[in-house]
Amino acid sequence: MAFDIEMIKEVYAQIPSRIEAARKVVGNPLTLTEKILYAHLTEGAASQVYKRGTSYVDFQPDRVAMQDATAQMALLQFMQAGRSQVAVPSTVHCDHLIQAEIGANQDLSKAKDKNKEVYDFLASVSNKYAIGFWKPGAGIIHQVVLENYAFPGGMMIGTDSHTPNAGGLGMIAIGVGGADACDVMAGLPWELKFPKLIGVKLTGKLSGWTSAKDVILKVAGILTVKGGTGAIVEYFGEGARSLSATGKGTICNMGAEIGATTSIFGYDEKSAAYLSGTGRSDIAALADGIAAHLTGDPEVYANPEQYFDQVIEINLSELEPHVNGPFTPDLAWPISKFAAAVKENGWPAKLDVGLIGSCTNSSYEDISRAASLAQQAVDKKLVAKSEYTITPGSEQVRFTVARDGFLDTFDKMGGVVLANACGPCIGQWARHGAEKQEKNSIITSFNRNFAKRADGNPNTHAFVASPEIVTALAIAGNLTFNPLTDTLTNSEGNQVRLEEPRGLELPTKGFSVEDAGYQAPAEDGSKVQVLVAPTSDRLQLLESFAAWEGMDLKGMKLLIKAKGKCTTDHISMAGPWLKYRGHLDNISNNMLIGAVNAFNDSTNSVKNQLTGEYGEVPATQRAYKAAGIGSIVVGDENYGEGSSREHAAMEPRFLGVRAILVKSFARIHETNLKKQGMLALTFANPSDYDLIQENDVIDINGLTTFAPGKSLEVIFHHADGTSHTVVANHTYNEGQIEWFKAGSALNLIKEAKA
Ligand code: MIC
Ligand code: SF4
Repeated sequence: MAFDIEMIKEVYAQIPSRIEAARKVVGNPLTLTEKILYAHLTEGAASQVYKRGTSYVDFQPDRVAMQDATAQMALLQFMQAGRSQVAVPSTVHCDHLIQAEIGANQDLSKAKDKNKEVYDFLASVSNKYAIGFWKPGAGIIHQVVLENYAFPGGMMIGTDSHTPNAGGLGMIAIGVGGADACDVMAGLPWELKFPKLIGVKLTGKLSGWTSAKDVILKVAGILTVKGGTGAIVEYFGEGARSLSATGKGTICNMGAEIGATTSIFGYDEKSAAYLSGTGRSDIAALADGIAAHLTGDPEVYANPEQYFDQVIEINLSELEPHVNGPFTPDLAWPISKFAAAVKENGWPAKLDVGLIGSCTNSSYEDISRAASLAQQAVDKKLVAKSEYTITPGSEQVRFTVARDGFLDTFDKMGGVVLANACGPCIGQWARHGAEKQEKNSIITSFNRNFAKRADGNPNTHAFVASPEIVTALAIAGNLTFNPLTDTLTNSEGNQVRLEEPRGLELPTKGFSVEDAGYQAPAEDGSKVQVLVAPTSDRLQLLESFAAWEGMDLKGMKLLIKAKGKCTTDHISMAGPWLKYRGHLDNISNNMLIGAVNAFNDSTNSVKNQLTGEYGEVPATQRAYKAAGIGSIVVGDENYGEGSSREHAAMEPRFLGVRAILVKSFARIHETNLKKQGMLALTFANPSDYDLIQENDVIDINGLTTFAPGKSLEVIFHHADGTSHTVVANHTYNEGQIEWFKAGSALNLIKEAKA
């Protein structure tokens, strides 16, 4: 069962009538996003008009996908929900725990050994609850989903922020925390604030060095890491139709970096070609039958300003290749301006490593285009100056590009093929010498480049670009090289130029694979045992969080006032900590260790108000917990940006932090906090952030009358006897207030079952 055609037939049977029903209440015409969203309302939610950006709505997604680093927590929660099997088709993908060191085969076998306990756990839970299991080596979740499960007009949630990748095939695919996945697998509706809509009109056609990646690099520069928050980005226009399905996937994938709820393209000939190319012509035929429902209405695309909250237009014919970075994915540089930026900012011009692949950019098209440059390097006697690695997105892609000779070409250029896994993209990279913390530059075709992410070195300047640009710059070994205009000196001392990359959207001989790495679950899983050793340091069964005590919260300490960017990588670092993703107590030892303390500009050093000494954040919080004292965390804008990992919410909850008060939140993180029974609050007046002092003792009032739309009051008692009262806003609706009262959303599911 590579995909569930029966389920898709059911969805397609309902789409036309549901969209027609939506037209009656919402009116005409409709965007594609509205069509798919309205087609997935729960019965109770149907036939109403929802206000964008305000109304919470209940949806019924068609699928759930989980990757190993987040699936552990999602499934530990699901095991408590009291269900015998999942209510919607679901899959687990083992991709995040494989460390890149030597090369694909060695690294994979080492990972299987090191992570055996976790893989066995995930395999047996999957087997028991009817979840499809993709073994380590099968590939990265989003690429495997695109190849096997994504379908136009469908709705999926996934426990990973790059789940929107499937938007390239016309699916509404949204990244969530494990608790949300747990609800949907338990057969409950999934709640989302009805998004705002951003329309991106693409005109013209890509050519030469420019590729789909450059569209999202450009969009990230326009919208910034916050600009897509609360919105779905819908791409349309002749330019959109000219892009390959996997190119569209790249754009939707990296839409996570602008905070968008998801991104989507309509169904078109390229989608049909990709479905057929990946062995799913039956789905293409079904989609053709309802094609008008799988794209926005023509009136919308003719006058987008009237129907979208914001419209951006990009002419693909004029778009330059871009390089974004360092340290943030929205610092966008057209290649013609990049060399000057490198010099002006004093970034290391020498390029140490170029890395291609990842869930963002590892399609057949990407690899074939990058290989065309590698081949030129060989033919033109250019010796690649930087190290160069390739992470294929799936075994199917790897097998096919190996068959077609591309991996040999990379080999000739000195490239190293890594396992089909996340690897360096998530800090699973045993990079030689990184511990020396030297200033250096790398460039990747990935999506994120926050400090320390790839190799743990805060001085690694990571840039993001297309695989083509990464390859060209790796050949040159220098960031100031512009392949569109510059020449390189080859081993014979001649000046040579790299010609434009060339590739194929789909393999002419079709895809092939020997063992894709899929394991189907048992027909009847009731007898399957799931074992978690009580002595394990990697897995730990969950205990319920305590319910709210029914009173306002008084006398809490300030744990940290975080300054500037505080992504989920700062709150719950990945890399070496990934091994504890199934053990809440152990992983809590990384809580906020990357956040910068506003009072001393240091990381992992906060004042313990009980002793007056400075200590590590987790240890300080454990001291408050042991003393029975609650605490709060204060933060800046877009707090919790980045990943879907709910550990960033569960760790503070577990260690006794009661509230997170910030200038603004990233969507997934805010929901994760709510689900775990935390208070996620925002400053009504953002400049109140400046009032908070290091030795503050804090009260939160208004909880006994906690209600939607009603602010809470947070009082900061300063050491000098004065105090400040801060108005704290929140976005809790009634149901979410019940999660807070019960101690977590899961506690409510358990109660309902008992
Ligand atoms: C990431 O790219 O940051 C990750 C690792 O894929 C995360 C998920 C995780 O933290 O496990 C994501 O993006 O959601
Ligand atoms: Fe894996 Fe990187 Fe993609 Fe996240 S962004 S799923 S870590 S390849």
